[in-house]
Amino acid sequence: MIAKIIDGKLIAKKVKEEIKAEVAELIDDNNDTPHLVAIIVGEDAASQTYVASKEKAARNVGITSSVYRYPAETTEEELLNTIDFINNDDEVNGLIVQLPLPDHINVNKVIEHISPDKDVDGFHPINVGKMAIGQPSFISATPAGVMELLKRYKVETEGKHCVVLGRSNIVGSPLSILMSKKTNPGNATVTICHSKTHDLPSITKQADILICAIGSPEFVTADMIKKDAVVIDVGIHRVPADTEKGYKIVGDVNFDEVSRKASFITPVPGGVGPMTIAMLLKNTLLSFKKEFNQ
Ligand code: L34
Repeated sequence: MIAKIIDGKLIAKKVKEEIKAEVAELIDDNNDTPHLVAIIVGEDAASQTYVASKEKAARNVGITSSVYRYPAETTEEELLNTIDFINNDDEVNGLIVQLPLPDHINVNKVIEHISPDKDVDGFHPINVGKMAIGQPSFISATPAGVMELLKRYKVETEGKHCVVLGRSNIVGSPLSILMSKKTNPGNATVTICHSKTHDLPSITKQADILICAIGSPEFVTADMIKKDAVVIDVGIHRVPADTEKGYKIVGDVNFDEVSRKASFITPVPGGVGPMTIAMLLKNTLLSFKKEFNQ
């Protein structure tokens, strides 16, 4: 048996079509469009690709998009000043600062500087806190994308054992919270594993749903999963390969092996990545509609 592919590219396309239709209606009604601003500092190649994809996707659904590009030497103060300026611009509904940032910039300080009302990445402590206690808020795009995939593929999560590999602020931690909530998808029994976990395979093998966000290429192998598990691969790595670009993209999961044992699996590329972009646009639309204003 080969696993059914959870097609993130296809679902992202559908989500974007839904957003596009709603934005078109808003334009008819008020002659006004949502506006997303992305800030990128430095030359990280993957970040450049992701931000370019976000800009293009925004434009395709009718969301105005601006990108502020700064050199790696930009000071923290300069960045904070730019954020102030955008926070105060009533024409802007969504503001993201693409991560990672150069080492001399304090990422927490930057995130806390973004107005929670424009924080369409859902990284601000106010939004993370609201998410944690189940209040309406911006949910980070990658976790929101995973939840949306589980929902649209009607993966049963209630009462299931969901094992989350990784405890990052951006992916592992929020997903462990979301999967444990009294929601659908959700209502799962959740275990979080991390670098200090003893005998990791003994735990991953118990997972009905395994969410992999550890940041290690092709780490999860077939012997680590239960037969017919649902495997969600949030990892994204560029590894050297004999291709035109000199690299190929793989996830945290050894797809060839694991797809022969799982019941559902997300591919990389074409799984969670495209959903991150679609859910960012969704959050920008929600911000425009002032769904979560303080
Ligand atoms: N502030 N920083 C902020 N917000 C985010 O939501 C992100 N993230 C992560 C990195 N830093 C961030 C993203 O945008 C990861 N991420 C992201 C976005 C898009 C894709 C992957 C990660 C994506 O489009 N992936 C494609 C392949 C892209 C390629 O060719 O490299 C895919 O099919 O998986």
